[in-house]
Amino acid sequence: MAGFVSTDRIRTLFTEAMSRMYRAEVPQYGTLLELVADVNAEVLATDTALRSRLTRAGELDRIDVERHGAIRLGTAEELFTIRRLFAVMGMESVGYYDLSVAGVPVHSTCFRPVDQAALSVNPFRVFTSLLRLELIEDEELRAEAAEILARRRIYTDRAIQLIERHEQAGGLTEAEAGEFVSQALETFRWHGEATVSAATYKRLHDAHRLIADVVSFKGPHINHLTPRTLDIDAVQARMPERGITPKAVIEGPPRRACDILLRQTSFKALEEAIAFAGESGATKGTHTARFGEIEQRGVALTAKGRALYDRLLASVRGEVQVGAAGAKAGDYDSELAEQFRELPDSWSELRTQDLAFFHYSATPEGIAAAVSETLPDDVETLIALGYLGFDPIVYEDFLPVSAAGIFQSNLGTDQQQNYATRSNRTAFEEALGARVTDELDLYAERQARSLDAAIGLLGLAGLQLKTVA
Ligand code: OOG
Ligand code: NI
Repeated sequence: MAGFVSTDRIRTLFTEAMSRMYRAEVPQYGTLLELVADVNAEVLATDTALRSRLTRAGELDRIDVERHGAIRLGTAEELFTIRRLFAVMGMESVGYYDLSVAGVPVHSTCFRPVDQAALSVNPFRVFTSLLRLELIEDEELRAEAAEILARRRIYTDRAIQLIERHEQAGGLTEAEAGEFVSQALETFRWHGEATVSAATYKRLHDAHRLIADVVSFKGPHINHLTPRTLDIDAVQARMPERGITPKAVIEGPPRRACDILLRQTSFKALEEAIAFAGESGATKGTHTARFGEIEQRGVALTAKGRALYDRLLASVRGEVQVGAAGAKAGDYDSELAEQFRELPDSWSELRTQDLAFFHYSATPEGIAAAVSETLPDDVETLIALGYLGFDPIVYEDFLPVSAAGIFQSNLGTDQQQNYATRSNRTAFEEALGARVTDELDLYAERQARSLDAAIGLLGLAGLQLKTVA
């Protein structure tokens, strides 16, 4: 309807506002952004091929813009409302991640744009976790935590009104969008005053540091933001030069010629001064929650490629366990590189072996040839003739093992505990009030649509991929 701004615009306003707020709240994050910008500029100065690819894709101006952030929620109602809040910005729940298997008592999803067009305007996403209180063993503590959480209101009244307005009217005007962003920001803001006493905080903290982080505050403060880097190894290596302490290893796949999935690393969460609630006035304490992260994305893997990735990663982790202080980090990196030699490192092998998703397009030569002749009705032949091209589809989601690594390094690695529990996607979806979209379906659809469109342009129809199974 006329007069409404696009959800893409609201998401962009929100991303910019979050970045400003977080830089002001966590100065070390600003330092990380400067390092990322310097490294990106250096890479672009030497890698002219990359520079022109990014220029063609219209991505050069937005290189240093944040790609994701994360929050941790306490209750089903909070999750239900966050879904509606993110919908105002065109973000939907994609992917279910059970982190209890890695000793983190949460399950999570990613709220993100789904359409290709929306992703290219601004791919900002939020890794959103819901605390699983049922994993607190101590019944009394569990009840107390639930009661504390039930009392808090993490959304402003005006934010709720504007969400409802968006749902009923189908959009927001520019003025409403601006107001919505500043109201929504309140939910993500840091509060230095805990809502609990020092004693309660300690009991929550002893159960799990993450439980203290979720339960003790007025709201789900954004715990990190993550810009994109063009060379994650360089940023990791150079963090100490700027007085930043990186986590011991980069999560995800090793450095490769053809990037796959997601590589990410963070600086260790900062110890920050907080005040506990007390009958005789506030008492001082500290809390560790907030950090900065960087990411580098590669091609999305098919179920088959992902199974191979998971197997290789599991064998690396079986061989080398990195210690709390980073012991064996070097062994881990070499083992990772060694094991991953089994995963082909060329676009063409990744494609023909059905390991990764690609976007197909008709080449100018193909379109010209289609005018004068009937082209062979076989995808591989069309590719060999140079009539059909393919480009990697970028992985837009997260990796549970990596996410657990990011959580762990920011919670202290002494927290390793495994919960003997099943994952509970049904409970998560009930709380969310919607189904979680399966990320693999999105990539498969995109690949299939691109192939249909491309072969249509070549004057053919209904061709199937015949990749090696
Ligand atoms: C989220 C950690 C996961 C990522 O990039 O995998 C994450 C958190 O610490 O709340 O952000
Ligand atoms: Ni993250």
